[in-house]
Amino acid sequence: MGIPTTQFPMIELSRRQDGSNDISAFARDVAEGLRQPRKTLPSRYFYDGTGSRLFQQIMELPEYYLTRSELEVLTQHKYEMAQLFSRRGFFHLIDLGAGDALKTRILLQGLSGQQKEFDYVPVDISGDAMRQLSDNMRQQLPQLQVEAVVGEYFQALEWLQENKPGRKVVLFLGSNIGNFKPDESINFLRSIRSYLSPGDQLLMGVDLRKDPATILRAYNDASGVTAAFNLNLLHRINRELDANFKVDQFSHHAMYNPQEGVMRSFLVSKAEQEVYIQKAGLTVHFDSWEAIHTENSCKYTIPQVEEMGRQCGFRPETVFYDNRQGFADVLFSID
Ligand code: AVI
Repeated sequence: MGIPTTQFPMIELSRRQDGSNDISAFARDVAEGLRQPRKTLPSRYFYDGTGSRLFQQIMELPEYYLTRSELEVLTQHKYEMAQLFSRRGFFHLIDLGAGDALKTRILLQGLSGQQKEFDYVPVDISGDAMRQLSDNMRQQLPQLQVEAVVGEYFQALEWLQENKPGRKVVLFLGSNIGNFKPDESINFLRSIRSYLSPGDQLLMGVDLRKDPATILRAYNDASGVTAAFNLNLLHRINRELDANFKVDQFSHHAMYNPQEGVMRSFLVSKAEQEVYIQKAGLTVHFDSWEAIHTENSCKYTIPQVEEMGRQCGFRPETVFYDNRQGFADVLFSID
């Protein structure tokens, strides 16, 4: 007989496994992007099963400093963060895009070690990831109250507003904000703000401006994992939208603009070619060396991040840096 285990509750607001098992939305977004004079594809579609595994590998690459830097920030400042979160008593710790919660675990240890009163609400679009995380948490931090939510961020925040009254501390780590366009990040932060109340807080991870060579290496690693991650988008379109991209006829190209602070990734067509995407009802022509823009990863200055927060109704409270001041978790409050 197995050992009886208590299951953590899990709320399933969406049954989609990743950014878009909603094929019609995927087909529409792909068609819209590839019809532009300057072709684009949205980076949120990187994360199918293979893409998520490749991203895990990216986070371990020697060149990809972001994850290690944020782990350092959290390890060094977890007790101070725990104090600031719990100043006003009990709170819900809401982890947007929790995934395997590798980073949040450090924070959870800091909070649990100081006997702070809170519960943990990881939010992710992947039901599998949330089940796995709940199981791991049960084993590693059995005292912790966990209620995982499977769904989109705003769906989850709305559910929380209706079902879990009380103070909220929202985590948006990993410099995920950097993958939005400037107007999208403002809209995103304003939407988050609309679900929060005075006394609530937001801890947001941001990658900071630094030597352009360091940034470029992080998105153009020697072992080619980032290239595979980028090219996987074409494999995904082939598989899910019945397309015939010859993936080996495209190459990964990354470039950093130090004036804008934007890292841009492209897929470049190595030859003139035509691609048919059946489920999008589209034939796309590529000239030789024509490119598809697939991702932006913004790098910030602290004044920029603080101003972005202020514009969206947040008051910058504390900036936590890594040792090299190349990455920061910025704590915002709502007055
Ligand atoms: C998820 N996001 C913050 C990563 C980044 O650094 O922009 C995605 C990534 N793209 C290429 N490498 C990593």
